Amino acid sequence: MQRLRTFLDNHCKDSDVADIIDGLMVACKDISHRLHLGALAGVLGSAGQENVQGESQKMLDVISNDLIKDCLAAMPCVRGLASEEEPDPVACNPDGDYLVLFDPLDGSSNIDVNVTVGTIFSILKAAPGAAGGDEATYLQKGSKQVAAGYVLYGPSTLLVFSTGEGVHSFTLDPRIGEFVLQREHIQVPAETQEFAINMSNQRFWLPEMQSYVGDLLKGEEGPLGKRYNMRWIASMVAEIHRILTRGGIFMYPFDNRDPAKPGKLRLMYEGNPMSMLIEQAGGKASTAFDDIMEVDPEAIHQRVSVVMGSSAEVEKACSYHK
Ligand code: AFP
Repeated sequence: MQRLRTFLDNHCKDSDVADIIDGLMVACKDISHRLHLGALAGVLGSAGQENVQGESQKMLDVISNDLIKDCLAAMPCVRGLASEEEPDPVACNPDGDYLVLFDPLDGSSNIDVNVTVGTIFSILKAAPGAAGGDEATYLQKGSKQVAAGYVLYGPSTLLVFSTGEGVHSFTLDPRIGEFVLQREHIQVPAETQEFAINMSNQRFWLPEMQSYVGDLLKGEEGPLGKRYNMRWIASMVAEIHRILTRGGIFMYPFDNRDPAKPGKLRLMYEGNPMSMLIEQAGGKASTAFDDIMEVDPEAIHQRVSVVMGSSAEVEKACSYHK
């Protein structure tokens, strides 16, 4: 049995990054505990307010955000943080070298129905002299991430992360309160017969995406020559975890439902960290036109079109957009 801290000490070249991942888990264990208590913890339901995206916040969105914020602010190596639930980046310790971006509780509309949710994080190096509250210092491409990961709160609580040398997963053992190593160097199978997309948005997608998904639905009689199965959990962490476990393609493409919101997912704390994990595991992550991790960010809460998973299937989806 290998504990997370031992693994980080042996595998992380930078002890600050090891400290951040280890420290974040203090907050994530607390979130996991509250989620597993459910109604007994009195934390279900709406917080009665909206976040910067205009989405209604759950009580647990707010609590999770506060827990992670407090945890990071106490770390000397963290210069600043940015969260889905914060309108602006928050300065922490001016001498810290790192910026942490996170979605404290992704998939939170699933909380009240007791379905898997997760915390997503991305770690960037801060530019010398840049202030932790300055948005410009966070606007780095995904390819600059020094680490990324998620914690999945499901039947068991799992940590999956990469520091740029493969993807590893850990299971929280509630009997000892520690994350213990489960799988090292996870690989996504290149081929798949499973796709995930919210089909109710079909009529709003680009014609290219409609044509690709149309061909998936034609099965073995269509041009792709095989029968596909579909899954949609509406929780990106659960979806990406399934793909890291058995392959698949996950898509949340841009659509024309609302011109002010061309896509749902956020680049800096959803698209980029999940892309790093998928690519470190041998998969591909694209906007359908370009690599997600090569998108030049213009704002912290920017949205991105997402097509990621098994490499051969992602390439197929992208070929419809050429
Ligand atoms: P919430 O955090 O608002 O529940 O959104 C979850 C999410 O960002 C992502 O985890 C899902 O893949 C996607 O949105 C689900 O979106 P739809 O509700 O439009 O299917």
